[in-house]
Amino acid sequence: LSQDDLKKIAAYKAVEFVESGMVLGLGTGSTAKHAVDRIGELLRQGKLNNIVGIPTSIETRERAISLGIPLSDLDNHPTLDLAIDGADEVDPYLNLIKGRGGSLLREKMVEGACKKFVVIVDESKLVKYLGGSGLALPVEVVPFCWKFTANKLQKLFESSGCVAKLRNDRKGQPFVTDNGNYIVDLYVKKDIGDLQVASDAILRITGVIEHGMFLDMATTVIIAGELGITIKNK
Ligand code: DER
Repeated sequence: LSQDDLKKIAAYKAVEFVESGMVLGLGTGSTAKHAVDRIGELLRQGKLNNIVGIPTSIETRERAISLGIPLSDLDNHPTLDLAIDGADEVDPYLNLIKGRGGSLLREKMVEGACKKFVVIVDESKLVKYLGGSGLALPVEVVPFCWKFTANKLQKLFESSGCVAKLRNDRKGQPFVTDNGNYIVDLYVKKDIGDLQVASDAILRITGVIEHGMFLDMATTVIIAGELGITIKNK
């Protein structure tokens, strides 16, 4: 099975939690895409109806529109029934790193408004501790004096060998989020310690909008692996 096959298996399993009449948070990324596609298919087949989708990115909004999924927003639906989204890393306590697709702010707003947040991953996303995959912890920052903010972030985790890098797009220009902000990626060499302490410290830096650690937010994680599906509940 390819990694994308596993993503699709996890996504389809998550959509089994969807009931007609639900208000759904629609995630962003290559795994969530399969869930959005599946919801569109079940709506078309009449197996699901009366669904309202709240997209977590412009990309997902456009995909949902093309699939005929009715959409709304948090202003009109401040509480959602269920969100389905991928993750970049999942630790043993179901804490997540998200945001390598750059949608972390809208994802965290939408997924923070849900009664249930179902995370869908292939087994490669499982880590012993956040930051453990050697991939980045994304932080959304205002473009104004981003270097000033990046240096403060780097200093915060210097004991973990942190390097802060501005995320660029394919053209080598600063990546700009759906909200018009920049992303600074934090690369750490070892465990950053207490995650809540780290989260609070990051958010205290003026110029930081939000970060990609989703702590104590997932209610269920569906993991698709070569040997089958594992479902972990909070
Ligand atoms: O960027 C994001 O937050 C995505 O949801 C990411 O966490 C998972 O993306 P993937 O499903 O393409 O690996």
